[in-house]
Amino acid sequence: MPERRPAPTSASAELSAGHPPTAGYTVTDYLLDRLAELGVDRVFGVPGDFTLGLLDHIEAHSVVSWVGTANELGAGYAADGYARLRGIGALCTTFGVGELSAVNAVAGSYAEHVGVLHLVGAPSQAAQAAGRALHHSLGDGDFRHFYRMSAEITVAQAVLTATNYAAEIDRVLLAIREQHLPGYLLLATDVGEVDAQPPAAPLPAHRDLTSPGALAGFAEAARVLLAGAVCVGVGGTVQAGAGAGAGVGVRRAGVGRVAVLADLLVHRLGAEAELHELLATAQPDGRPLAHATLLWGRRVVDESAPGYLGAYEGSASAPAVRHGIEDADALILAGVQFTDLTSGFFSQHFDDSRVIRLDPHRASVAGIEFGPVDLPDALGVLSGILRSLAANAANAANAANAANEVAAMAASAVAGAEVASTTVASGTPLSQAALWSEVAAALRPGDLVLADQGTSFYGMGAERLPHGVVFVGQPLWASIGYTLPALIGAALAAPERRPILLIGDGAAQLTAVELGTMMRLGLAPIVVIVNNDGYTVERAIHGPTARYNDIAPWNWTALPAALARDARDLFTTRASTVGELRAALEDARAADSALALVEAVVPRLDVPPLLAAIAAAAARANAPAPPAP
Ligand SMILES: Cc1ncc(C[n+]2csc(CCOP(=O)(O)OP(=O)(O)O)c2C)c(N)n1
Ligand SMILES: [Mg+2]
Repeated sequence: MPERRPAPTSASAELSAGHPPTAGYTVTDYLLDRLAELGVDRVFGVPGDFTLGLLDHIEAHSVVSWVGTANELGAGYAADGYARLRGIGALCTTFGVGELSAVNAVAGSYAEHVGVLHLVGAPSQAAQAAGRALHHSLGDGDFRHFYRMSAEITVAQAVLTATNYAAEIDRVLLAIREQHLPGYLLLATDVGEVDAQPPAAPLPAHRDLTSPGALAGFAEAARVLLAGAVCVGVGGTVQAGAGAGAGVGVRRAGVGRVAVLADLLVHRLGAEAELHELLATAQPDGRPLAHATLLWGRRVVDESAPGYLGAYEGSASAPAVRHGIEDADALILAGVQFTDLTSGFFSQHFDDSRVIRLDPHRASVAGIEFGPVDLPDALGVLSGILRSLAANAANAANAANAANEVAAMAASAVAGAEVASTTVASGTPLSQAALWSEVAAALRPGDLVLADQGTSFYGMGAERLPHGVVFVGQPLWASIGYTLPALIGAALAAPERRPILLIGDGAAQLTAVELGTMMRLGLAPIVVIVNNDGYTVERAIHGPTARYNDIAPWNWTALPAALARDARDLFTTRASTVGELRAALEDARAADSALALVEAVVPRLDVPPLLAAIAAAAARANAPAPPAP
């Protein structure tokens, strides 16, 4: 076993080129040091005989430590949850059986732009070369089947050797960091133990791809469109400018409002600070910038901010949100990727001539493309333009006339929600509506909220989150049960936040075993199990009373004790009325050093309105095409 020694965490002075192999320093140590340099201090997984050697190195490492989960799917979800908070995560599984159990999680990381390293321990090079029928192989002597499978769901892959390890580890880790997608490393038992040199230099810093010329062209075109939007608001007309702005004209008479629709890629591209700066910029007439997010990206904005309208869901949006976004005179789409479940099945509706679209590495104004332009740079340019337009005296004078339409819309949405929550008597049986408004009322600034892909995700979609809440969901990959193990990784990555899990009874049955891991690690989440007696989302789409939408009824409040024999201070309770839920959530908040499980019992066919709209659209999308006339 190597000796415990300090690992370089950044541009460390220890990283000196060309020094001789350090005694006992191996390829595995090199990999772990690089992970530590990227800020990874946990590796999740399940041991196997092809990984035991490398696990010894993890045990000995001064920064990176091992988190054993009950199964590899849980490890993959946990690594994903960790990466969503830290930017990059890691899981380690054994050849074949282990790695394939994690494939669903890794594919989810790929779909949702999450950078995770999947490290797989393989049989020794000699054993592979002999082509024997080794355990965990298909028995045909081909040890690349699973590598090839993983190539479909990872951005970079490598089979490490004694000579390529430094270049290949760096290449794969940089691809993960830069592209926010998973990568795959196959490490044979003997290669992991080969003598190695520590990294000769820190990994190169992130490179900005923006071309100054493209950025200038984008700025000119964006200024024309934004200035045009302002003048539309005061009844004027603006002609498109020349050069890069040509073709961007005034579209129609309107309210002269600039709005922003932001999404997940703002977070993945590290552009939240630039987005917040933009949103803090008043509209040219002094009003706050109206803004919304898709449900996928709701973590990127402060939902308590004055200009925040709510979640945009295409035709399933609340009317104020839909109007605020779709009828804006200039609409900035920041890092938006429309998916079926976050756009009301692609029912978003914009006039392209009014849209400024910012993608990760290019931007467009009224359909005219500029690139390469990185998202943070484009956001910075837009903030500057809006600031200078606001400084224009003619527009500023307009502020007095402009009713604070945005704030009024936002206030009316909040008022509606508050009336709903305060008028429900405490003895009233729990409904979906009451459940989510009570959960929302129990949230505190800075909480870490994970909502699984059932009624939980969509029920919370209509609720406003307090300042600083990090909200995690998985609406594109939409693998039920994901959030329960993801909470483990996210909570370890952000220990200062109280984790709150909102998950359906059906979803929880897929990954509930990791409640044991949570308690073993001493985590203290609030776990709300929505007991609606089965797969309510599916009932809403098809087969409301079909047997295939039923599940085994579990004794939820007894479960934690069964999964953690030595756990102290467990808090579990069952709530069937509004009053019981309110009290349960208060007690769960107070029990802040132990896992608190609240079983919330709601009717099996009750669905949040947002989900009803999406389920109807899903049923239409899945229906057989009508016969040709
Ligand atoms: C891994 C996986 N298997 C199956 C599905 C299909 N599916 C989507 S939602 C759902 C039911 C969810 O039920 P539950 O977690 O109880 O949530 P509810 O809608 O009842 O609140 C199922 C089976 C899926 N999305 N992911
Ligand atoms: Mg259910």
